[in-house]
Amino acid sequence: MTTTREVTTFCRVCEPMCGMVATVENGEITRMRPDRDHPITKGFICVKGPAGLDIHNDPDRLDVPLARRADGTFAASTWDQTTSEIAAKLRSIIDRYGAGAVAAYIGNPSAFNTLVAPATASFFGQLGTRKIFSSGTQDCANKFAGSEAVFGSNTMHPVPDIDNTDYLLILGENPRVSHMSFMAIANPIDVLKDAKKRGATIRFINPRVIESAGDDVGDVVLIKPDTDLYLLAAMICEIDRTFGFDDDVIAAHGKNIEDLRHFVRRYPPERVAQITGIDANTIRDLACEFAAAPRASIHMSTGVNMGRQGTLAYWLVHMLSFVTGNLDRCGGNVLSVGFYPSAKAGRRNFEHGFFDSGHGKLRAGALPGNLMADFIEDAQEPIRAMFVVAGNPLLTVGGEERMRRAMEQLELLVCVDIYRNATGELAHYLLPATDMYERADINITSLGLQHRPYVQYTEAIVEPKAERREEWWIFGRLAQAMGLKSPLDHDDPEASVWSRIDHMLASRGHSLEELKAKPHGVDYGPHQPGDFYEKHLQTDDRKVDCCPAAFGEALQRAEDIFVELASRPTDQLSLITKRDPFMHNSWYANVERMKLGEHNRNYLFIHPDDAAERGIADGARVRVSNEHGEVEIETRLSDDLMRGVVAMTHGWGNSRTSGMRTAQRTPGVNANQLLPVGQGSFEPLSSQAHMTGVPVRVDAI
Ligand SMILES: Nc1nc2c(c(=O)[nH]1)N[C@H]1C(S)=C(S)[C@@H](COP(=O)(O)OP(=O)(O)OC[C@H]3O[C@@H](n4cnc5c(=O)[nH]c(N)nc54)[C@H](O)[C@@H]3O)O[C@H]1N2
Ligand SMILES: Nc1nc2c(c(=O)[nH]1)N[C@H]1C(S)=C(S)[C@@H](COP(=O)(O)OP(=O)(O)OC[C@H]3O[C@@H](n4cnc5c(=O)[nH]c(N)nc54)[C@H](O)[C@@H]3O)O[C@H]1N2
Ligand code: SF4
Ligand SMILES: [Mo]
Repeated sequence: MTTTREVTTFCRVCEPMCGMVATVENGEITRMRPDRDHPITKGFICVKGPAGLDIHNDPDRLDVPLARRADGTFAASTWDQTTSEIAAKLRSIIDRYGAGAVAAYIGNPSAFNTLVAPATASFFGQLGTRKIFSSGTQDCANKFAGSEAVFGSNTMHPVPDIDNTDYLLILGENPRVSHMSFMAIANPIDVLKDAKKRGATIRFINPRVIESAGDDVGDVVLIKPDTDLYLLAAMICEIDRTFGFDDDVIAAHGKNIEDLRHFVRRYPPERVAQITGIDANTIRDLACEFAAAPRASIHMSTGVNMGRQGTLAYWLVHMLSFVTGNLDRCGGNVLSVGFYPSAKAGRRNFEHGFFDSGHGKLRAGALPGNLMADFIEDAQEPIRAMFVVAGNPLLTVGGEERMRRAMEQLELLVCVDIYRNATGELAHYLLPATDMYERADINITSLGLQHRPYVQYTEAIVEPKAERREEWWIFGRLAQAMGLKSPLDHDDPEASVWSRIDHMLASRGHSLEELKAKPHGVDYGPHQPGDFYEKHLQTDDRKVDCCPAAFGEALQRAEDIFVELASRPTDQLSLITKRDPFMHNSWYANVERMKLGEHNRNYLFIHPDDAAERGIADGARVRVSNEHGEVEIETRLSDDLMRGVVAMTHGWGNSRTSGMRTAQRTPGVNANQLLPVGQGSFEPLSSQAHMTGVPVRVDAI
């Protein structure tokens, strides 16, 4: 007899965390469908949602711990055996070299996996390891730094109040494909369309006419990559000159406003027109539209984060909102308050958040992924043991060959993943993690970033297959083997690992037990702006810092970069990223039905006129090169690109990934071989890697 049940759950691949319903027959998931009764995500999902089931059932999944043999092949092992071997090697490394020889890289999916952060913090904290890298320095480290500098908290990111705004400016984001970041919203395009229908104006600032744009949403103002800072400065400069700032708001809640004025006055519209590629009148119009709208809002995402000055750009995003009186106002940018006071949790004094690393002054917290190879091969204190958790730095950080060489030096590389990915090919041990259907979660990732705040819990839909284990269990087991404190020593390990979350939930009167009984969670209703300055702002003096003193050197660097950009040859090509719906960074590479037809590889997208000038036809193979590396790849002519801009999808390059057979058969090319790494390749204020607007040449082969 078949037993069938349905489990209400949510996807944990990206920030919207779309509601889904699983059908479970005889203990196996047979179907994943959108949850049409979900009060907030309302039945929206993207193609990756249900394809999670392909990943759950993929025969290439890591199902048992694997250990690398002398001949380079991997042999199946047991948890007892592997954890005791890893512990012995780790102990020996720490005995010989100290805890400074141990490091970790924590990848993006760990953010969607509630218990990973506490588990790794406890394990590496007890080991005394302070070298923690994270994928955050590939996508958003500048946002943490920017908000910390301006608002005194790295977890304060006021979101655009799309439902009530009259004007929305979106920089460096492609909602239709990527479903937004630092803004959890299922089906953003429909929400944008509704705003448009209501009469709101939406403008995208982007080097590409993106899939999100259109008459029913909004149009694109094309911008040269890596120049948004100057556009934002020119807009603020122009607003100051014409409409004026909101002096009452500034007097009540701001400081250092004259320093902001001093900076933006260096970049009037006429001066930045050439380097941004936007003529001065258009810049003035943008400024005027923003200032004149009764309620204006703004959002910036990875296209700007990945430039060289993401922290400064984010500062000016906050400033545009603040000086026009749109911060904390209905229809402006508002703090999204969820189940826990996240603003307070991220409180830190920006100026004090730096330390001397031996590789220069760095921001405390996640170390720059772009220095990982340098840290591994450090002359004084090399890294000997590295843990990679839910990440694939070999493909997702710049400079694959440099990273490969460094990783090959390691005495111990342990990867905790659901696949033997490209990085995993170099590992000494591969530890099989559960996937999202095999573990409980709450939607903590989007805390403080939600279009509509709510909290939801999901149980594990099914028991883990084979020997897959949750990360907290894996690190708990390793901790035991090392003689450290472990949640597995508790009478009720589950309860002990969830207790911190229960405690957080209690701050708004909830408990896990309550959420377990409410499969759609708790909806907090629309945003309630109005108490941002009094209740949430975290600076010591409760003022918005309009020009943080610690920016000093960065403001000078802004001028140096301006001069460098202005001196580039007019026919210089620069590389940006083009995400597509069928990849998720480097994962989903092994999902066969997403690699069909022309989706079996990535391409170099190039404007037809740029191609013609170089004698390149559609579909031709070309060499893309610069001082950092070179790749050979097939072209696609694409007139949605701005002249002078070429684009690739990242996350490809699996020709050596034998553990993922579909991925290896459809390997594509690793775009990140063309990105800078090492010193000078990241923003000093934030450690955010420089990944967009990188100069390249393209030659016919
Ligand atoms: N050129 C260029 N490079 C980029 C970007 C870009 O736009 N352009 N984007 C960047 C961005 S936005 C990011 S976030 C980074 C991502 O960088 P990474 O986090 O290093 O890479 P991912 O591809 O997300 O790797 C995720 C790995 O986690 C595994 N995984 C999935 N679910 C789980 C789980 O539940 N547990 C465990 N243990 N493992 C799991 C997957 O199998 C995969 O191997 O890459 C960045 N790299
Ligand atoms: N299908 C799919 N969805 C994803 C992901 C994925 O890999 N695939 N990744 C997920 C992750 S981890 C993240 S962080 C989010 C990211 O979500 P988004 O930030 O929306 O990422 P993208 O879609 O890459 O959009 C970035 C946009 O910036 C533009 N751009 C590039 N350089 C510049 C520049 O210098 N200035 C400006 N103004 N624009 C620029 C690009 O053309 C692109 O349209 O997406 C998530 N969702
Ligand atoms: S948009 Fe993101 S969260 Fe929603 S179904 Fe797609 S991958 Fe999952
Ligand atoms: Mo990301």
